[in-house]
Amino acid sequence: MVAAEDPESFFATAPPLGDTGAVVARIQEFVARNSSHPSSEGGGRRRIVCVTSGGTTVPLEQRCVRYIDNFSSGHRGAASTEYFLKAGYAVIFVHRRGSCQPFCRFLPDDSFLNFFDVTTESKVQVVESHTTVVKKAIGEYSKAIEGGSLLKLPFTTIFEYLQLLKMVATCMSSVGPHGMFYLAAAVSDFYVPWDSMAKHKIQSAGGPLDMKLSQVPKMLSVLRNQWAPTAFCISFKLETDSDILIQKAEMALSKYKMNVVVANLLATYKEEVVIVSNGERNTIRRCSEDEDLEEHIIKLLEKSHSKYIYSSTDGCAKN
Ligand code: PAZ
Repeated sequence: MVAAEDPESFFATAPPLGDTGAVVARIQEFVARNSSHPSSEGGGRRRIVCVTSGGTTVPLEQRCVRYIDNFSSGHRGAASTEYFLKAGYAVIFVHRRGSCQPFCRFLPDDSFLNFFDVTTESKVQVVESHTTVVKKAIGEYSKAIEGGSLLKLPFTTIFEYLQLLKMVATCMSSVGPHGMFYLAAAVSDFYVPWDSMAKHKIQSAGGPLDMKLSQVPKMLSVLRNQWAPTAFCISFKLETDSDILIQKAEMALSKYKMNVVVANLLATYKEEVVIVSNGERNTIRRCSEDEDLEEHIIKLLEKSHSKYIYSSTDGCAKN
């Protein structure tokens, strides 16, 4: 294996997150508090899910002017987080900075300033036309925050994302089968290792840019084998060619020992997904644009997670 493609070298050379100690302390506190909390759905303890959402960037320069990005908006992760919270899960939402956020999906796409009116010299209020949606969003969001069941951790680069995932997974290892990983983020497959990256802005005077990208280490293996061996793990597989989608999803299922792989195509991912698990394929389609596909996905996964907890604890522990 090339050094850059080895997980240990990746972490050893990645620029460390600025506030690692504080982030770890927040995750540990969140996990300890929620895992000792009885489930709001009755019976058993509260489950915790790490939802990853949005796309990672690949910087091309250490003092980054340019980067490679991808299309992911974070809508799937944000919507899924809402449904997990509704189902009684505590959620660690690892998301791309500036991507779609839970409970904000239905806010109008207006400029922030179009939301408000100045009524008197000292008062600003939400414009009449937006009041209902804003009130709903604030109500639902406040409930999750005040109930202590939502922790939001932002990333931008592939370096930040994988360091956060490692921290969350390590902190969640004590939760065992009650923990779930729902990996909807679109994670770069290729990157420029930090120690071989140009320090300053790449100059055009040198002619065309010839750049070799290394493969990002296969962290799903590490997640399953080292960080979270007993958690319920769901990864996503996005393809553009329908002929290879299911085969690739099945490969991820067995190679990385995932419990479920959610397969989707770029052309139809908002309308349908195929839930691939051992020996089973379940196609889920939404019937109308008013419906959230994620509501159906989470319902199905919650059931599979219950079965998993039951089988992991020999049916002794309540789920
Ligand atoms: O973030 P979004 O709602 O725009 O898109 C969701 C998605 C297509 C990124 C997700 O469903 C997915 O497939 N994630 C994994 C992508 C991958 O194979 O890397």
